[in-house]
Amino acid sequence: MRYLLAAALVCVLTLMISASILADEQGSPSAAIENSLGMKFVLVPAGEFEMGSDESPDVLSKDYPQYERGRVQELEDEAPVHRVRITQPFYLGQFEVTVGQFRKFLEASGYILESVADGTGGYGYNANYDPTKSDSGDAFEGRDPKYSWRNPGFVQGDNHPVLNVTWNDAVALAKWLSEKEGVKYRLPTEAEWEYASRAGTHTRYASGDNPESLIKIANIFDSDAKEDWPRWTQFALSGHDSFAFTSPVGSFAPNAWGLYDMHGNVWEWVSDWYANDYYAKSPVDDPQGPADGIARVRRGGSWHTWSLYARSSYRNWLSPNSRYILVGMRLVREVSER
Ligand SMILES: [Ca+2]
Ligand SMILES: [Ca+2]
Repeated sequence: MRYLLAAALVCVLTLMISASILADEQGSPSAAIENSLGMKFVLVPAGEFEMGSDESPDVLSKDYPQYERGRVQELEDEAPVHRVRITQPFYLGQFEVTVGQFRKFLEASGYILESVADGTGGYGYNANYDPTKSDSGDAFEGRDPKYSWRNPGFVQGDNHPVLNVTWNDAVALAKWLSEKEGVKYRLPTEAEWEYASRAGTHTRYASGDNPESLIKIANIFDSDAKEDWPRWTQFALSGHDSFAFTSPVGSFAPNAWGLYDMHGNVWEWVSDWYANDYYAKSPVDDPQGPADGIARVRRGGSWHTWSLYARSSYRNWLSPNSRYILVGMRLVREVSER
């Protein structure tokens, strides 16, 4: 009997070890590397994907019935769907840049944030706002010097994503890190961002086509957030993700490539200028966006974003000196062996 038990144990252990080797051989997310600010990066492979979306307003209206028709008709900038080839592997931040990492950057570099340099401050959440009297229907106010990356009007720990940072601030962080570490850091291109968000999927979200599936993988405008914005109740996911504001990065399941919070938590700046007709003329290989423009693209949606606008293909933009309570970043670290 004792022999049989031992044999069974050996069998189980062998199966477990085989399974773990198999998982590695089948391309489980590669081990993260960590930089001098404690940012973790995972290797995103070179490859090809279909970028954008050409879902018709009729299809979107059916699946997003609470949205006015105009909202599903104004998504033409996601079309045409076009083939994109990412020719080089790159490291992408596994998480959004955090408050703690950004503080270390400011302390070590002496960098003056754009919102401080221009004296106008950031945006914030006013907990005392009255939904029945607010014209805008939300509790955001700014610019105001009392709001900043340190104070968005709600509590954030060091492991929450930094916000109220401009595109120029994000580029300054990447430049400083590049000089400090001798490895090139930068914002992802819009194509790299969507490629990484999809992680091999062709659906609206890495979790599938159903907006409600987001609840498992993203901090989004959900039933926990809607209490503070009764005007937008119809756009909240019916489930609870447990966070009415930002969540600690990595609080939800990662996508197939080991990346967290590509959908939701904070919008992420990417390097491209925005043009609504860019996809019709985009090159196949490593598109970099238009040569010039007036606004930079942001991707992925945030803790306050409705599900239609958190799809992998959704594009939005802001001027490069905008700082907002919903917008942060994640960085690319280039593979040095080129
Ligand atoms: Ca939420
Ligand atoms: Ca995000």
